[in-house]
Amino acid sequence: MIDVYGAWSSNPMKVRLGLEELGLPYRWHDLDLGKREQRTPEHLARHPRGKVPVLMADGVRVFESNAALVWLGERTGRLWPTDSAGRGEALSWMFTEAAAFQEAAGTFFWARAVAPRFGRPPTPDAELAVATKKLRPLLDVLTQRLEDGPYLLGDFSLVDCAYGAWFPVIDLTDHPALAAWLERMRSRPSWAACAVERTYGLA
Ligand SMILES: N[C@@H](CCC(=O)N[C@@H](CS)C(=O)NCC(=O)O)C(=O)O
Repeated sequence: MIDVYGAWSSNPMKVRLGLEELGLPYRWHDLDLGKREQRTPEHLARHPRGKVPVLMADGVRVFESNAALVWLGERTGRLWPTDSAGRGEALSWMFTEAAAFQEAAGTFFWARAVAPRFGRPPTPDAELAVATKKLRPLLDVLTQRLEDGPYLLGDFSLVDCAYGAWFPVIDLTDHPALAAWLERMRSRPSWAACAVERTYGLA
């Protein structure tokens, strides 16, 4: 059995989408981030930085959302390339998400989902402008990925879960191919099972 320690937000959502796509049974443990449940000694024993998500399975602990997705892909051999070139490509996009995309997209997640939920002040326009500038080239390269097929690696994969969880808060007016990809993501049963927009408080 797989246990996931998560919350309502984007990084845990990636893992939830992945588990739904793989059809694996799992137990979801919701931590209340507002009550700092992620910083209890019990959770710090699971995640050294006191964050979510953490995946636990058969005595194995995996923290960092993309590490959890890669681990699931390698363990199941599904929705994840098994050839060397394919794995290289998939890992590259997973690391790009963690190293660059997550930070810029996180500003929009904060502005459009976290701040309204907790009655926090609106994000200053200047901060949104900086995030927009950082995000645009990443949206451009993701658009190029879609030239080879309907999903980021051509066929659907766990890489789509890593990126997809952010897109409900991203303005795609200038990126119609990504808007169409998001609609494909929304039409998948995993998206409905996770009630992504409702979970984020956007619908
Ligand atoms: N790079 C990490 C980011 C984890 C992260 O920042 N998670 C947020 C929720 S989306 C969190 O735990 N926030 C609470 C906190 O930082 O105290 C990942 O991909 O898992």
